[in-house]
Amino acid sequence: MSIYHQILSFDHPRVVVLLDPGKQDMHSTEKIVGLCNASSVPFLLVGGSLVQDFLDDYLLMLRKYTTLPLVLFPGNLMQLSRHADAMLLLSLVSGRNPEFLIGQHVAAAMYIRNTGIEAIPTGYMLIDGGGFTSVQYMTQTLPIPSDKTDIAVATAVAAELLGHKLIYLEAGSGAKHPVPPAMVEEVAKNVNIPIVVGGGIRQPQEIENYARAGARVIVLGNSVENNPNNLQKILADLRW
Ligand code: 1GP
Repeated sequence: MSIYHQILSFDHPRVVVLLDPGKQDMHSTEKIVGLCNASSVPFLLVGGSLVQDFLDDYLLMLRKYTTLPLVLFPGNLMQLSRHADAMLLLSLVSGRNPEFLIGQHVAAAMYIRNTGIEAIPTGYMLIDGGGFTSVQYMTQTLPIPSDKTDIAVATAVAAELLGHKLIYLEAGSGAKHPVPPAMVEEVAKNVNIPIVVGGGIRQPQEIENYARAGARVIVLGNSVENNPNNLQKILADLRW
């Protein structure tokens, strides 16, 4: 089954872990992956803001520790690898930078087609998380203000109308304020495609709030990277 169909068929929302190849040491990666193997985490996201020349090797190393699918979450479309199972083909629909709406996609298109990697077209929406984030800086775009739910809804609906298959609501890595659950709820009411939420999420209660709001996938990066044991605790504390 394709990764996208797996997401569609989840019987309840799932926590997914984001591994940044530029930040991980082998020991903690092995530990995080081991915890994911023993849990309901359905796949691993791999990506970061900067291009790493060892992405291929990193994915092959992950394969030694897990049979979970590996899904690229590329900070830009130079971060591609034939060793991934799928990729989120992100269009930064909250921004107005053509490079991240179509430019990089054109540059990467034939590579993606020729490798046969599953590409999941994703409307990627940066929501203000209370600080200047890497995504903002690297893409030179403005986030949607966190109290402008109507703009977020209209952006998500536009992304769905344009044919995107996922909506990714992103507050940015390490965000002070994760995406407001009320915004997730309104977006979920207005689109028929699965919603992914990430950025600054640390607590089981936040994850439960997103699940109730209608998110299908909740992404954890820093909180697990900084302390792999957090994942065990978060998953154990969830009341699903
Ligand atoms: C994925 O950028 C996030 O959407 C990851 O954010 O590192 O803050 O969990 P954290």
